[in-house]
Amino acid sequence: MVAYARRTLPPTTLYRTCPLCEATCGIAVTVDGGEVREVRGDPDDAFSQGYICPKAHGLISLHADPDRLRGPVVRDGGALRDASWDEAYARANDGLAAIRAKHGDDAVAIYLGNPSAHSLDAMLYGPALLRALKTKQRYSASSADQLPKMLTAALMFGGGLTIPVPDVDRTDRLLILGANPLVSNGSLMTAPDMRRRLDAIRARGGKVIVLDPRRTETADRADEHHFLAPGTDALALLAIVHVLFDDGLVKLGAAAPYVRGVDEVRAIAARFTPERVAARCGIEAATLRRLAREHAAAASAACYGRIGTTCQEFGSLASWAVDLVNVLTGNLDRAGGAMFTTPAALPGRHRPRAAFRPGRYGSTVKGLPEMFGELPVATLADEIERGPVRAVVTIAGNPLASAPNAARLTRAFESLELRVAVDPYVNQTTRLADVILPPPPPLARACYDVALYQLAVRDVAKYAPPAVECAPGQPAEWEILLTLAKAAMGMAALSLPLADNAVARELVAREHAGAGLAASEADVMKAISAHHGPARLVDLLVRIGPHGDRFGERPGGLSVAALLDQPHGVDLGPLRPGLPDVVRTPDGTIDLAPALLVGDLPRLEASIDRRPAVVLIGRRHLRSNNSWMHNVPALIKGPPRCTLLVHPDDATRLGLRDGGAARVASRVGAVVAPVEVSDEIMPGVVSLPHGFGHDLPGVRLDTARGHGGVNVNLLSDDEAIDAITGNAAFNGVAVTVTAA
Ligand SMILES: Nc1nc2c(c(=O)[nH]1)N[C@H]1C(S)=C(S)[C@@H](COP(=O)(O)OP(=O)(O)OC[C@H]3O[C@@H](n4cnc5c(=O)[nH]c(N)nc54)[C@H](O)[C@@H]3O)O[C@H]1N2
Ligand SMILES: Nc1nc2c(c(=O)[nH]1)N[C@H]1C(S)=C(S)[C@@H](COP(=O)(O)OP(=O)(O)OC[C@H]3O[C@@H](n4cnc5c(=O)[nH]c(N)nc54)[C@H](O)[C@@H]3O)O[C@H]1N2
Ligand code: SF4
Ligand SMILES: [Mo]
Repeated sequence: MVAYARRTLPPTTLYRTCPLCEATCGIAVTVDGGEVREVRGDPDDAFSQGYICPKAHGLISLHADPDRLRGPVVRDGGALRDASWDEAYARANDGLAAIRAKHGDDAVAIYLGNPSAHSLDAMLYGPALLRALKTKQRYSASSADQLPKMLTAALMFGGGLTIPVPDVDRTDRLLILGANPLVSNGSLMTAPDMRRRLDAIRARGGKVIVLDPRRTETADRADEHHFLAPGTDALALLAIVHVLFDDGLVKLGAAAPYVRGVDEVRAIAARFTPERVAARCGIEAATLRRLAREHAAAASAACYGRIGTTCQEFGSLASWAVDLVNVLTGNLDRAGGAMFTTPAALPGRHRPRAAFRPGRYGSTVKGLPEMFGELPVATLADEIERGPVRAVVTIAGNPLASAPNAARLTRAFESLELRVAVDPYVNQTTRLADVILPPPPPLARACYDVALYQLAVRDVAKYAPPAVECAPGQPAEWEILLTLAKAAMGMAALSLPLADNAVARELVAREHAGAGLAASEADVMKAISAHHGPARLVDLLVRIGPHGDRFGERPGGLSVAALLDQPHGVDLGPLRPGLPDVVRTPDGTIDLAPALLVGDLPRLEASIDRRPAVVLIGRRHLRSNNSWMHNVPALIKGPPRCTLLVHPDDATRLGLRDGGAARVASRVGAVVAPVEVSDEIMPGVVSLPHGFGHDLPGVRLDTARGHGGVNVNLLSDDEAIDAITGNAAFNGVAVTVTAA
């Protein structure tokens, strides 16, 4: 194996980016003799200025974790045993080839999990594997997360990641729905140290308002918090839009020349009076009216929604309504409003304008529409049980913990002919694998946050090579993905460097087209080939971008070489107006009333009279990270975290007591969890965090297994989806709760 990683001499402090969440905090990593000694916040980081959260220290434990796989394992009879890389690759590649030969390309499904969005290797080399497998059965954590927001961004602004970001550092008013950035550290809003940024809004005389069924850590530091019933964001926001029209407060500001559909929205909003939706939302009509007026009156204001607005049955309508408020109060594309980013690296930047066409094909069982080349993970079990799927490849994903109706999906996985995982742990999903190919730990890979910088509240760029070398024999993750990809193309014998050249040439061809460079494709390929692997691809993307050197046209512009001279990253300034160029719809206009969304309004209207008894929502904890950081002792210690939050009135009514146990049952399953009685949760709502339930046969997460907890996705229903996108509706699950 070629040692591509960079050798370091002891003891050295290196500057890297924490890969654990979307905040992209700068870390100073002290490495001594190849060992990671210390991780601190980097006070000189251009973006985070020293801020980190407790999870960053977990990087040391992840690195040293004895449960982390140091080499591949394969299934032998009932058990997993160690194997050489050659044997493991052969098992994976031969197995996949046999299944594709016998049943066709769509017999292999692939699922990309959340960490793949934080890994430069997976971001840049995952697509090669996807293309090589030629399967329509592509899934990712997107459809358990932000797919509705991607859809509305594509329909309105012409790109799935053309998502307006709240300009938190300049806004006078931030209206937050279904997000808890003090704990999650922000999502679809890359912004290290959200506590400081939110406090700063208030310090400069602005306001922070939170609508959430739970009085969250963020709500506790806000000016106002209102309980909002799960699944009613679209209703509340359309009522706010109603008031904007009713009171003559609508203004379009910078977006005015490009916006169409205002009259349609006016007609739609006419039906959603605050008085009509108030009881369902759990907010007084007068409060909704006041929130609308104050939002319109603010010098600048941003409306921001996250998991609570996307992972629910009206995810697309709620995501749309968030941007309606931004556009109709004149806050789109203005400082302090909701703005677009100008990222230094943006794959596909120069692609031609094109209409967004979801549903180019459908899932085979339920006919759910493809979006962005993927099918919703909520239907993966259907496609295994009754559709074409015979094998699943998971990359950086734990769907048997994170996808809805986990028990059914587990049974479906058990029935597969082959399960291949690229993953460092034996967890709920990979314990069933036939082959696990472990990547090196995060500090052994290069970092540049290609995806997250597209959503950052300032334009920033930072590239860093791996902090430590891969262990002998351990391939980099991009090499693992490329090895699988070339085998899937029938070119297993091709050397990795040649396969890597092919990946680079393909990306050069795609990015060069339309970029208007003086340099030819061949010149570009030659220039970037001072590097190889991910660094070469980052060099291309950065140099060809708006801050780049454009291969000599713009002296002093960015390149990987220039970024290596700036180990703390480069601040490229506050968000800047992007209209009209940023909008990539065919005619350059922003359609405020896309037919696909309007068509879902009758379903929303029908929900107004619903009065659910008890519904379940999720929550996150600062020291957790979805399902995979519970094995770090320092992060999991303390009182049990996987508790059922219940309002005191409900506890009395249901006969539950604090510290007792409750049985929670839904259409698809039941779990027993410890009860935590608190008035921080809205009456009629209970909450359980996700990512727990590690104690299963075969799981190799010693620490995590010892901390119990149940898998909340034994309760979430795979039939409960956002009707337009098929995104999982983890929030608002109808449950019955009894004392256990
Ligand atoms: N510490 C930590 N940080 C993380 C993660 C983690 O697991 N732990 N996960 C990362 C990931 S993958 C993501 S996507 C982000 C998510 O980032 P956030 O969305 O900020 O995270 P959550 O804490 O899940 O916040 C969702 C909020 O929605 C509320 N809610 C539930 N249902 C509804 C509803 O119907 N309407 C409204 N208005 N609110 C509702 C919940 O009470 C909760 O407060 O966090 C990332 N960061
Ligand atoms: N009930 C409920 N369910 C939810 C949510 C919720 O709020 N409530 N949130 C949803 C959201 S927002 C998300 S994003 C999903 C997350 O869903 P997933 O992405 O499926 O799950 P994670 O828990 O993030 O698991 C990540 C996996 O990647 C592995 N891993 C970690 N680092 C690397 C790496 O560098 N390379 C590779 N190859 N593997 C790595 C870990 O060992 C683990 O197996 O969960 C969703 N599920
Ligand atoms: S906030 Fe996120 S990126 Fe920053 S240190 Fe914590 S886990 Fe890492
Ligand atoms: Mo997520």
